[in-house]
Amino acid sequence: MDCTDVVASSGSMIVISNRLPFVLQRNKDGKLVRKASAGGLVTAVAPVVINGNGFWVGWPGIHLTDPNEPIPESDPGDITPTAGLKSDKVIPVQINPSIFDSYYNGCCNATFWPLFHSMPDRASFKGEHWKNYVTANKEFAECTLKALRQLPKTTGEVPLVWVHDYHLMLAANWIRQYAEEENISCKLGFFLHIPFPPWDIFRLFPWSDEILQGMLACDMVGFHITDYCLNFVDCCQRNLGCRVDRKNLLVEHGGRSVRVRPLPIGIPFERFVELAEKAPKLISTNQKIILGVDRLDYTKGLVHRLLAFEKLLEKHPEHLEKVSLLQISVPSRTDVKEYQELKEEMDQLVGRINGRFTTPNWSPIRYIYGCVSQDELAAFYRDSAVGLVTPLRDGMNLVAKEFVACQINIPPGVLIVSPFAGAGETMHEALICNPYEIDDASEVIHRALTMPEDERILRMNYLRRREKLNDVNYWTKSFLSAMGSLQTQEDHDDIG
Ligand code: GDG
Repeated sequence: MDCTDVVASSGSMIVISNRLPFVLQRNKDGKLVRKASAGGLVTAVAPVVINGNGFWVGWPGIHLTDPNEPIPESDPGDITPTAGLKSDKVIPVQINPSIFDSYYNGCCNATFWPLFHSMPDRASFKGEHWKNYVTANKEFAECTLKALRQLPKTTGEVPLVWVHDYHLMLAANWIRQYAEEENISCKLGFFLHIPFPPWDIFRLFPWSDEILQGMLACDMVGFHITDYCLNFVDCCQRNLGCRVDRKNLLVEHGGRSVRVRPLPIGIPFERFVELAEKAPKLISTNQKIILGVDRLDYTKGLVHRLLAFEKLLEKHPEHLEKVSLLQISVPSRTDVKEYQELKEEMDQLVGRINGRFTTPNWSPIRYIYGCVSQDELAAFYRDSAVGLVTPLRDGMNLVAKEFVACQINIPPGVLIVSPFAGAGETMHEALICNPYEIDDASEVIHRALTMPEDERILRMNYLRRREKLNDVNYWTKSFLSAMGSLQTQEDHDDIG
């Protein structure tokens, strides 16, 4: 069963996320058009919204000057998962551009992103950004109320509001308050896609109590792994003095018991297998590729990775002219100084390492600064000998999962994962590599390159089996189940 036949039981689902599941753009005639997103999350969640006649609330990716300008319907030929999401089921959040900039680039990306990844020295704490974060969250909450008001009031049906990620940690507070004022019942759930940091990091944020109160306005709060759940529970106890139950992951707040749950996200496994089966051959069979795929972000450990690879070539010259590192770095937040500096550092490092080891027939690093198509990505995943996923800190990391899904060749390659990614906690048969320990990291890569075939097969079989079972549809159903809201279309029809 996939999510095409799942609806949230006894009520519709409203998803609220910073971005809508598609972006709006203007075509050359100035008309608004939808540009679909093919991400796994959208693929899994959109059918649940559509089946249950729910709503999606989010920023449309463009500042609209006329708030009454209609949202376009999807193209007739659109086959993406959001094609069935009618424009009247989409609530675009409009926020004044300068407030949005301060909320998004300021508070979300310059404060919460580094802080929650346990890099407080990179975080800026500005009262102005926080003020605009509050304003923006309130706006998202008001738009959610618009959606709640439009749902038919059927006896016994309680709609489910699913709030996503660090952009919207306060929104549930107002949604609960406004809904109570208007006598609308709803269940509120939250999922954080990035890590939740330990208390000693979290408390550096001057308004940390407000964040916890915002999240605790939900009935259930989900994180990728148990460690993040425990960090959150700990913060609730130490910041707010809440009574907590660590064994059952419960936090008492405002006379309610809030459930905290580890819900590790998965990928659309079968879609990646199909992509891998059809993908072109882009890597010739006589080369061994170590693959890295990341947004160009300081959390992803890219500099450490290049240094570990350099150390490998230094200590194990048998790999010279036989092994290359293919690093795909997708441009991200390019108008931010820190990201520009990281790009410079990477360019220089790639140049230095290639200058040091390149021979007339071979270059050690192939560096793509840009995005590749999904077909190309699947080809790289399938034909690489090693998947190198070594973030300094990462909520989960989907690349690790996509890599194993595409490893359909026999014998397969080897996955290397950092213990500081959620994926490192759950993908037990991968080789674990501490990216900070450059020397040891180079040895782990060497071990992966020289691993016997039978061990590779055994490890990859286990990894693939787990990801196939725990795919993104399973994640969506686990969320609904944790909310007490899981039902199939069949059950729904029976009741109806
Ligand atoms: C956040 C959390 C958590 C990358 N390059 C290309 C490309 N990609 C796609 C991958 C993958 C996605 O981007 C990256 O996902 P990650 O999980 O690695 O990282 P974040 O974007 O930081 O996501 C993270 C996630 O939320 C989900 O909860 O796992 O920890 O930080 O899907 O395939 N796709 C294409 N071309 C590329 O060049 N087509």
